Amino acid sequence: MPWPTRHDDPVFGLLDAEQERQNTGLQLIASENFASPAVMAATGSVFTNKYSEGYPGKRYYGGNVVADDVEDLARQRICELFGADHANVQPHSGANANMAVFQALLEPGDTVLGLSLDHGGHLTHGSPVNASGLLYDFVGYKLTSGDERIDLESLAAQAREHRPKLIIAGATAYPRIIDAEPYRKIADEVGALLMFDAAHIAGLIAGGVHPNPMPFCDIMTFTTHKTLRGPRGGCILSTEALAKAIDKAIFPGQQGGPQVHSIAAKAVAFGEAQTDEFKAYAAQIVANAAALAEALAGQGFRLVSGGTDNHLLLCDLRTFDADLTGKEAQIVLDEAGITLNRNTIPDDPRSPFVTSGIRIGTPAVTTQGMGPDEMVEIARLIAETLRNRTDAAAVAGIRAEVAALCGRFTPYN
Ligand code: DSN
Repeated sequence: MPWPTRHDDPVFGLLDAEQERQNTGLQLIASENFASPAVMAATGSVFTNKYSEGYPGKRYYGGNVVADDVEDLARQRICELFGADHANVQPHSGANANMAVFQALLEPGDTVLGLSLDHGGHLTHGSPVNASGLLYDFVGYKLTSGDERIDLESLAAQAREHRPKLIIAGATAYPRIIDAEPYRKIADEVGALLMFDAAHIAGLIAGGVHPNPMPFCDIMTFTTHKTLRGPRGGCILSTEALAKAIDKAIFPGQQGGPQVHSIAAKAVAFGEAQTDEFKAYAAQIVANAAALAEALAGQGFRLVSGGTDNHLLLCDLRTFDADLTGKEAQIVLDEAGITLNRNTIPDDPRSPFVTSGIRIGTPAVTTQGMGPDEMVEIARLIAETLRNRTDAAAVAGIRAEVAALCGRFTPYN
């Protein structure tokens, strides 16, 4: 049977258009990155054809000898990287990795402590519109109002009051290091389990620039496509004691057949993350974020918590221009080829659809090879776009400058 002969122009035309967009604009969404050609090749490989329900050595279908080897390799590499007893590399995403953990550890109605969404937490940490918030009784902890750091004292008081079964550390919009050790002490005091959601910072931990939470927690979840720079997907690390429950919650609990092509690509990314080059990359992400923070502060933006020590910064737009919303900034910056997302700032007076802030991340531009000089340039381009936001010709001029800058650091040829 011959393959279809018709070239699917509409779809492949769109793939070309998306590659052009990624190559010619600044990708500053903190959760995005550029996967390596090797990761892309494994993602688009023959493993996409295979069904492999179960786990290595315990599959429900035949023909899994090679799939077993690739899943074992991925599990072994990621356990080495984080010093974990057990890994489940099958989650299709971070969201269902988290839901599987909840299914493994909790009964519906159980109490969980997580960082409030409006202070930097994640949808799956108890948002009322997410299954996590519908099934479990989430209590949100906050940042301090002064220095905008995680308020560990209030967290401890809330833990004593609510006696949660699980405490979640981790965030999607928090620019500082999260130290798991004090969380462990609080969890032990109230008899709770501790989960660290490292989706955003897994690459920084793997690269040795942020502390490894694994020695302090029972469970660590993360996505593989953010700072870790792998394919889209999720992963769960756990102690040996919880391994069986976690595996059962992923399959058959949350998922059917694993996506073996993604698992193969995860294995590639985990191998890349074990190298010295990756350590240098992780350090450069953080150095670039610090340089960008300093340059943006110089342009008049207030930075939540006063700066950053990870891959992202949260800009409060109100000191730059009291009338400018995050929504308006996101739209006009996109027109200038600068892609980022609007974000609430702690205690934002505006709604999450409008917001007073923007979130900016450096993982992708660092992969492209940009450094501190380019960060200063990016801060200028952002500020000029926002100052000239009603002037279409000025925004078009900045779009050309952005394309010229990106042309010196093209990710995909
Ligand atoms: N959507 C991701 C982020 O941007 O932080 C989290 O799931």
